[in-house]
Amino acid sequence: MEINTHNAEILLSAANKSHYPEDELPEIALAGRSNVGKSSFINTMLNRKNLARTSGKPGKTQLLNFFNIDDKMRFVDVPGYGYARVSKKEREKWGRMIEEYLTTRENLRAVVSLVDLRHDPTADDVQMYEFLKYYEIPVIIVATKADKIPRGKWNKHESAIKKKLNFDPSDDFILFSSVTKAGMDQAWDAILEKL
Ligand SMILES: Nc1nc2c(ncn2[C@@H]2O[C@H](COP(=O)(O)OP(=O)(O)OP(=O)(O)O)[C@@H](O)[C@H]2O)c(=O)[nH]1
Ligand SMILES: [Mg+2]
Repeated sequence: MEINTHNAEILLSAANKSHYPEDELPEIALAGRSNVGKSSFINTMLNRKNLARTSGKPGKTQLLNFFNIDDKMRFVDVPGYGYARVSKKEREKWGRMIEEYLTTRENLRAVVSLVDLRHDPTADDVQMYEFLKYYEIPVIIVATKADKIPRGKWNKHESAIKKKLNFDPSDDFILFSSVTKAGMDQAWDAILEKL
């Protein structure tokens, strides 16, 4: 598929099903811990500075944000998990919103699940991966902030992450940096293959 990735815009924000776009365009959702770099990933992939709003403050993204890419596909920016300073009630609301989207959305082709290359995956990261495998949702693991680790140590960090996740070798695993754009072409290849 030919996609002009520069032709991108925010389409809408949704809290539940009744607000999702009603068409058949394929969607790729971004999941990951708060502050891991989901919105930055979208901006980098689309060559935009701040289309998906990023921030040093975790919890910036609160709703499902749908981005239209050239009227051919969408990215769906999902609020991050594991942000400590939210109430139990808010966490439950978050859980229902994500679960509804991930388990019922027919447009969903794959989830890009972001983890931080610097650290072992958190319990929430492992749970998200297990959830996606359980529902047989295709997953692309993107290990981000690779610019913060010297190249000579990438392999070691990659192995540690794969081990902790109980990574299925048939899934994609991509080392990525929004600062250097490392992994961007590979990420596009993996995404286009899922559409
Ligand atoms: N060095 C480095 N910093 C990054 C990278 N990706 C994101 N960041 C920084 O990490 C912080 C959080 O990035 P966001 O993209 O807002 O993270 P998010 O996952 O969308 O966060 P929430 O919306 O809160 O869930 C920002 O300060 C980014 O500049 C990366 O690849 N390298
Ligand atoms: Mg965000």
